[in-house]
Amino acid sequence: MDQNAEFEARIARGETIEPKDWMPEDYKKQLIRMMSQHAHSEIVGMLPEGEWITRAPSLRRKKILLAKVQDEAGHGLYIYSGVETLGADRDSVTHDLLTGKAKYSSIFNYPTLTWADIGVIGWFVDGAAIVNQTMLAKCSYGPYARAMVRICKEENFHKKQGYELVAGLANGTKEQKEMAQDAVNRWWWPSLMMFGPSDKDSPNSPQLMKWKVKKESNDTLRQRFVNLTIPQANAINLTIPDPDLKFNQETGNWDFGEIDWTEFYEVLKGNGPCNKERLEARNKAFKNGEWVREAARVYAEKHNVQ
Ligand code: BYC
Repeated sequence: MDQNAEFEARIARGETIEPKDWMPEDYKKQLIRMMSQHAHSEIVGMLPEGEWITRAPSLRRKKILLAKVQDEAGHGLYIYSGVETLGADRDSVTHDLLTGKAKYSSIFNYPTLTWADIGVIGWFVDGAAIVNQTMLAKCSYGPYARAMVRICKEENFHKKQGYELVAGLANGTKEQKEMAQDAVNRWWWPSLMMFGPSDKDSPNSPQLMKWKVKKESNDTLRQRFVNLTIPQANAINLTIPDPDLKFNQETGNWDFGEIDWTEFYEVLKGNGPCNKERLEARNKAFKNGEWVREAARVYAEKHNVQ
């Protein structure tokens, strides 16, 4: 059996592919693309929430937010290490983010305007990430799958703190409830876009699903997220901003309205509300970290460590 047929047979048997195993170049390429985009998302994802650390309304909330943003950094570093197991060079992966060549999740190009946004990000954005990543925890590439198991555990805390925060506001004063509803209105549709284009317009899905990197499609996961989230919104008397939302007795799903795909593709092209700001912030951080990289390089040279 040639290497390719053996690889396909292993995938069909549900085996996990490990870094030293033979794999087709395209499998490697797809994983580097997807995992590096994921790692970039974790790192850029620190920015919208990080802006609120100094403005958190209590010490408890500040500690929770600080820990969450720090967790996202850990996720990014963890996944970057996974990318390196595929032979990708970390410097060039970073370079692709800083120059705008590599993508990161569209969701992080929206601004965090009020404190309620912090709660809604935990609830919706981490909630969507959990739905997506629970599937990826069973993906065919071992290091990515194992990273997802650990990351999902932390994302669960993130989601719970977000929902708790929003529930508190929703049960608070009139102004607090309005602030929570406004955040839900602004983050709902961008959160649905996190799952990517609809299946018919998703060029990477067929190959990724064949290789069991993705085990479920963009639309399937999006629907699961909608089904999970509507009862949560109802429980705290917040309204999801979609007049077409309707429970379908036949399918057991919540039917929902059409996503504004023009907006999605504009954000991907770099024209979202905060794309420019996010890239500038990452470039500034990279420049400010120059002395740390230099110190590490000199230390490694002196002590002969790699
Ligand atoms: N945003 O063929 P498709 C987090 C791109 S962070 C931007 O369906 P695929 C968190 C896609 O890359 C969670 N780009 O692609 C962190 C492709 O472009 P290229 C981030 C998107 O790969 C901090 C093109 O559109 N999670 O949880 O089959 C604080 C066509 O799409 C998006 C991950 O990254 C998007 N939303 O499926 C809080 C999970 N959607 O590369 C929370 C890992 C699509 O061909 N990634 N594109 O030029 C995935 O599961 C998949 O890559 C996607 C897309 C479902 C995102």
